[in-house]
Amino acid sequence: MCLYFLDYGAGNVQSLANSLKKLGYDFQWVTCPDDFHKATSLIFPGVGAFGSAVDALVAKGLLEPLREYIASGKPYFGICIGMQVLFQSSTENPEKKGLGLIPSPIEEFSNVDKSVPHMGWNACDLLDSDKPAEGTDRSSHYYFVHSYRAAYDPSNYPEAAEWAHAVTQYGQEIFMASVRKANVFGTQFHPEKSGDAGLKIISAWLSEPELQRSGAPSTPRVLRTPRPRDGLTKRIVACMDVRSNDEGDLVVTKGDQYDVREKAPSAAGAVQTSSSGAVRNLGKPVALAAKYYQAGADELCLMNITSFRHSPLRDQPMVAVVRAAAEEVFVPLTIGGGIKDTVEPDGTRRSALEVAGLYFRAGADKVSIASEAVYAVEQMRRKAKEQGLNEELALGDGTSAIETIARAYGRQAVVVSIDPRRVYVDLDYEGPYKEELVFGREDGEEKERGKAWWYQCTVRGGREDRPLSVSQLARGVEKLGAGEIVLNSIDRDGTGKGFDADLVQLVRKNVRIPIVASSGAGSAAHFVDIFQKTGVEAALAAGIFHRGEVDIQEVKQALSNADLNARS
Ligand code: 1PR
Repeated sequence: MCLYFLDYGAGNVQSLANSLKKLGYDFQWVTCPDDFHKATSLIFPGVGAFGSAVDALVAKGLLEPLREYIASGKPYFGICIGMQVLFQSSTENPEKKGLGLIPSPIEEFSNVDKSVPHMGWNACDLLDSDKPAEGTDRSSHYYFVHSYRAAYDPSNYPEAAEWAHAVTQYGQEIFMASVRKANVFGTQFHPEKSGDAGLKIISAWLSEPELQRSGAPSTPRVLRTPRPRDGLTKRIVACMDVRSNDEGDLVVTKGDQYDVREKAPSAAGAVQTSSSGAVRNLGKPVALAAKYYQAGADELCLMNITSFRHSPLRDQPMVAVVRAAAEEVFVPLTIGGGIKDTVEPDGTRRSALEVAGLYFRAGADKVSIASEAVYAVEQMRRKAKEQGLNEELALGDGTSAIETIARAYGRQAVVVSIDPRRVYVDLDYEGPYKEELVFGREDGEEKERGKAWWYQCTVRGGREDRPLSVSQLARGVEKLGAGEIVLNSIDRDGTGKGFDADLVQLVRKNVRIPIVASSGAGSAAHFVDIFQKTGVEAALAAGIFHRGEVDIQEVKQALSNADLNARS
């Protein structure tokens, strides 16, 4: 088989390349129209926006050769945008036309009853009752990340519905999770990010007999009526804070309220409250990432908490870590820390987009932005104020890291990590954050009783407070185009006291994008608690996993016992 891989230049497609490598397949990249003639099998793993993908294909002279390739009857496998491009059009960019093979439009999800993007692991209901399922099975979950979908709508689009191979439900909407006809196969979900279940699909497609993949006439399909249900699972995310220790080794560390050094004994032997000991070393990042993948983590985060100012970007140790981790891990991988405009040691300027691009090419699926997100929202609000406008109506000017990266790679690839700290005030507080106050309860911690607090944003890993509240930041980054929020809590980080449900509820009220609750997990029950109280989509922990106190499967079991959907 001469397997080709279509990359139009804007996609973070390294994950699929790693999957093919893992399955033992060699492939070549399509770099010019002629390559379509050489290919006997083609995979197109598009990510990002529909319009940019179509534009890039046109600009590189690849759109018409792609159409001809598909018409020739040779096997085609499109993933996400690679599937969407088969349709007529997308409301994401109405002026752009797709290949029009499937006669229906791609439309945006409604966010009235749910978070958008649809991000996470959902189930598929297969429609073919007599054909092989191409590795897809009803009991597995697959990783989706998209804001636009092709509705499964046999009444209005009967011809398009004939393409449906599997459907998925999100909220009240039923959409095509995969399509199949003759030589064409496409999945809306990402098999390359769907763990073993996804690798099985890629492997099944690659090992199908040539005749079957090229759509040789077969008996007509017998379609069953779909019976999907919203099977979106709650995601469990394992986070690794990575930095160099005093010996210069890159280690996974973990702080208490962001302090990652051991508490050093004082001369008298008593434990000091301020720390000056060694950086805590909880293991090697790539080995831990592989361990958490095997243990069933739904997503992994690598946070670069050392700035490595002295090495050129391409030699940054974290890039090598991401590259090596991505070869072992087939669930989504987020990298954070230092995603900003940067000046190299030789004076070369690199934009945040270039920095992100480097990590995407190394195999990251999302980048996480913290400090720069705060500065961007502050600037957006300041400009509005200067123009005499309401700060809440402020809009971005297209130049922030969030905007530039979301435009190129899609909003699903941009996570904002928030590091808020509680600011306690008296109950009769009349300051600017009055509307956002949370009031202490009698059954709360002692310091909360008779007090109220608001949540202040910080930058530089909690080292600097900023005049911005967590609600202002959350609304601002959603407007700028972030696809997800990781919501840390400096007060709870490393304490094991449980997630800060007040904080999570507050942010949930302010945005519709998915939220990952973070900081403070001390037991499996804490995950159940935060999902039940707030309905957030995901929860993240670090310390309890690194120290082996709680196993990821134990958390999943606790979720199932509480009737919360979890991926086994
Ligand atoms: O500002 O864009 O360069 O990003 C820096 C990133 O590094 C931010 O996302 C910030 O949260 C993170 N960071 C900076 N300093 C520290 C530190 O610990 N000294 N890590 C740090 C913060 C917090 C969580 C942690 C959860 C769960 N880590 O990621 O994993 O609190 O912990 P737990 O389960 O043990 O309670 P930029």
